[in-house]
Amino acid sequence: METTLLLLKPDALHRGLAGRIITRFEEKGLQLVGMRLMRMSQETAAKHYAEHVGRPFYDGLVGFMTSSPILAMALRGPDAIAVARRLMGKTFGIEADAGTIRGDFGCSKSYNLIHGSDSPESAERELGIFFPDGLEDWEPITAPWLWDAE
Ligand code: IDP
Ligand code: MG
Repeated sequence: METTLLLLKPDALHRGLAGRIITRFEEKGLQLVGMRLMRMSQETAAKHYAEHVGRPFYDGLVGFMTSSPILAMALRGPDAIAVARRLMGKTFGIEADAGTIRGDFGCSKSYNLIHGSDSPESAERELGIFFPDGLEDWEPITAPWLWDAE
């Protein structure tokens, strides 16, 4: 089992797409173990996007992400990191496949609705940034059928 960090970006909230995006993860069978509506500080954005410092889009990205609230979520499931990335689709809306979140809901490079951790190391680091007090552990009664769990 893995846990991944997802952020619904400001455009998802402004466009009223949060519910529909969350529904996709629920329908897929990923379990919600953390959720937080918050305004990202400059410091948090700098920490979260440290790997992108110096890239041409960095200032715009941080400005956008701190402009209004985001919805941070922790989702759990087998291979949750890769599963969530596949549901999200490629980074740019114009390139993302139809059927994915970014492919179905946008055409932009910068305003692409959602962030998802890209590796177990990133997930651990990012979950620590957005959920420093830990996550909610609970066992879905559907776990055996959702996840082939015994
Ligand atoms: P990812 O979100 O699919 O993991 P990354 O390469 O990690 O993609 O980039 C982080 C975020 O930076 C993207 O989601 C997007 O919002 C923004 N970004 C990346 N490349 C560009 C670009 O070329 N122009 C504008 N924004 C970009
Ligand atoms: Mg990334």
